Amino acid sequence: MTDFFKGIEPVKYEGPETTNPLAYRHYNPDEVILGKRMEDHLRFAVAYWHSFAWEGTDPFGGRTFERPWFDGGMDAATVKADVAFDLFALLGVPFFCFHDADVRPEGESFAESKSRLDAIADVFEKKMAETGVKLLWGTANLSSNRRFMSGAATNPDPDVFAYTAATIKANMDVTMRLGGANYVLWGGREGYETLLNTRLGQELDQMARMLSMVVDYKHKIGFKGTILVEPKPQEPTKHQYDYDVATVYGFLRRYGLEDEVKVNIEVGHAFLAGHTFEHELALAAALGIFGSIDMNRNDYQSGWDTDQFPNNAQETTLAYYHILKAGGFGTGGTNFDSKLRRQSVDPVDLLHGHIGGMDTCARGLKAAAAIIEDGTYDAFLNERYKDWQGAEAQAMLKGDRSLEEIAARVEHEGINPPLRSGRQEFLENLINRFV
Ligand code: 3MF
Ligand code: MG
Repeated sequence: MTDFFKGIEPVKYEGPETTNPLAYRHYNPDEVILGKRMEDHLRFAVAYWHSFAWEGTDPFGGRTFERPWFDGGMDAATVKADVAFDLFALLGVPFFCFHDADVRPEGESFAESKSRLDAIADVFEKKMAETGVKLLWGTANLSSNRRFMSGAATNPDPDVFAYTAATIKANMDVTMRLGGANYVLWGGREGYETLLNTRLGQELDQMARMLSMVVDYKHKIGFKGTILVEPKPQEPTKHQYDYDVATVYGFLRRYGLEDEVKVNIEVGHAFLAGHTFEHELALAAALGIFGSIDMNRNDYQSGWDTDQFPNNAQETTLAYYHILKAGGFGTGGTNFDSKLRRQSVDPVDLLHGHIGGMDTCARGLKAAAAIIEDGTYDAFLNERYKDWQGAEAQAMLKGDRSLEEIAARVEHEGINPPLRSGRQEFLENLINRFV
């Protein structure tokens, strides 16, 4: 252990009654929920990016955090890795994730950046073997460096496309070497600031070509993880092509990638797209592309992608309900792509943020499991749709009836459907009983 978190003991489960702010009240890794350990359901990951690379800036002010690795070279990057693994151990999380830019300083050339990434991967390899912490996903930061200002795969300059391909390959190689469970692509600059300077169709073809090469390379190297795309409608660009789950699915279908790629859904990105998080989860599950989650919410008033830790158990309950109904995480997990607020300058604030977020998720998981075990809610849904099991209804659904045949039956039988209550208030009260 370094002395960055000096005086802080490993966080333990003490139960809902504890008043210890550095203990878990709900996250109890070994507790069995619906036949599975809580740790294996939730698959928590700490994100390197916001916990160790984020400096506490905002659009009107610079760095507020003091960290011994800021402004340093490779030695500082190693200190950063030491402290990161200290936090993973204190929290007892099974996973972490990172972008290349989070873990190593950018080099003077592509080759130097790549060799620095490989060198930090050596450090990670050793630490992962020592601690048992695993990699949930790796990814390339294709948005921060100014070379990507007009897009990465969607750049009008083919040399930027090539640089992007090389960067992704380097990150996939490292992710593969570290046994990553997934590889993520978030197209922060894959979009436009103004349609006036943009050939939309051309850029979509470029993005699809890159994703197809990523899928081919995954198979070539025998990477067993899942390729995940992270939808977001805008910010940093005015419009991003991976707008939401529905848009990503349409894109994947168009380019024949729907069986190869799944989605990493983030709470705040769903909000930005005008959806609830559970809408995005339910849709991804229905389309067969649910992969993983970034459990960070936005501020309800400001409208910005503030990436705050989750703290509303009702929201996490509905989220984990849909995740459990989708069969749980496969290779995915619950990543905190969450940031401290910029006034939270102390190392202990990193503990408070993650402990609160993990407890809110654990509480949501327990409530979601209780809803499923109780059965009233699922029985309501079954009842609501049960008439679709009838022979005539099935014939309509399967395409065995034409529009004219159905029209003739409605007229002949004098069909005049009675109104049925949607019972929204009853359902809201029912869910609240478990939260
Ligand atoms: C941006 C994000 C990103 C992605 C990350 C991995 C900084 O809004 O959420 O985090 O999660 O790039 O895909
Ligand atoms: Mg994210």
